Amino acid sequence: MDQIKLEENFQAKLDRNEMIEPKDWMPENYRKHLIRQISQHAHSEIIGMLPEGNWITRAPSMRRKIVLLAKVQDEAGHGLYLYSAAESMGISRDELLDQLHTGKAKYSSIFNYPTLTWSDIGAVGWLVDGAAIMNQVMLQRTSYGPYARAMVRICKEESFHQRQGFEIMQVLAKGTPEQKAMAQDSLNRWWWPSLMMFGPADDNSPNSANALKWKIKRESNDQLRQRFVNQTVPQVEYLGLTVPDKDLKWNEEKKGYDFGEVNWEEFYNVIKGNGPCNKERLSAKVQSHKDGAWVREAANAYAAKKNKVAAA
Ligand code: BYC
Repeated sequence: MDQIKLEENFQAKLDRNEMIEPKDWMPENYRKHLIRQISQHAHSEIIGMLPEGNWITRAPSMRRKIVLLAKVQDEAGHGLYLYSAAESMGISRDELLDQLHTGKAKYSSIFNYPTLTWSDIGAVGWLVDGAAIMNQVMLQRTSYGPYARAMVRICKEESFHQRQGFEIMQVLAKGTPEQKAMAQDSLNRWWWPSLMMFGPADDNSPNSANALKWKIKRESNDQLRQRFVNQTVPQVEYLGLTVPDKDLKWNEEKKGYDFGEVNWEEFYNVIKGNGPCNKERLSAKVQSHKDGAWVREAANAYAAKKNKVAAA
């Protein structure tokens, strides 16, 4: 079949809302686009373990410690499903990790901010996982089968993460004046970076046109950001806290909130590697990869021995 026919068939399949599977023909740019997005997503899950892992030893009770430990383990699992989905497009895990470790691949901007207090763990679960779910619900219907299927399971777990974060905030916001102030401080620091998670504004998003045409994304960055604000503001009110945005206002006509301008200069600075924790996060990840070399070697040696026995 010639190239034009192949591309027409591919687009017709997408238009019928059929999934693309690993062995199906796909344009090279679709493959590249997805490897970029899925691997960035996988890296975000893995790097996302660092700011939360920072609080496992300091969680305020045994129950909180167990829940946080389980959450961080879930993030590792999400990273693994996503690396597997990316590998199904013909790239190796080693290449993907190398791109992360050398700073060629991005991961979510949000994980370059520090978790300074216990209530930051509440804010991360509530706002960061909340923003992640808002984006990921549509990805359950993304056009690439292995990515869509990974997202179904990830979304279930992220919903639990969001609830546990909200519950931490609820306890603090209804607690002593000091606890409430701590919760407000976390909201002040995490609100705007959470809005940045959805990516640049639509008129400044170079990847969106192809992503929408190929049904990788089904909604735009701005649509999802707006929905997140609409959903989260009532939760802030329920907690008795204040959104750190003087321009936030209900707009009856659009049945949603108007809100202030995201600080895009800060966003681009963070994704270029100059956020508060970029260097710390990357060097922790590179170090843990080096420290884990013996585990990979042992696993490979074990697998090789098992294969030899099976072949004999
Ligand atoms: N951070 O053309 P655009 C999680 C980059 S949550 C860093 O709009 P696209 C977790 C973008 O990559 C987070 N970089 O891109 C939660 C592009 O640069 P390149 C993970 C960003 O792809 C709790 C450039 O800016 N979720 O895992 O159409 C605990 C222009 O952007 C960001 C996902 O990754 C950002 N926030 O839209 C633990 C969801 N935003 O690549 C873990 C899947 C934009 O051309 N990803 N950039 O050099 C997506 O849905 C989309 O990739 C995005 C961006 C919405 C993020």
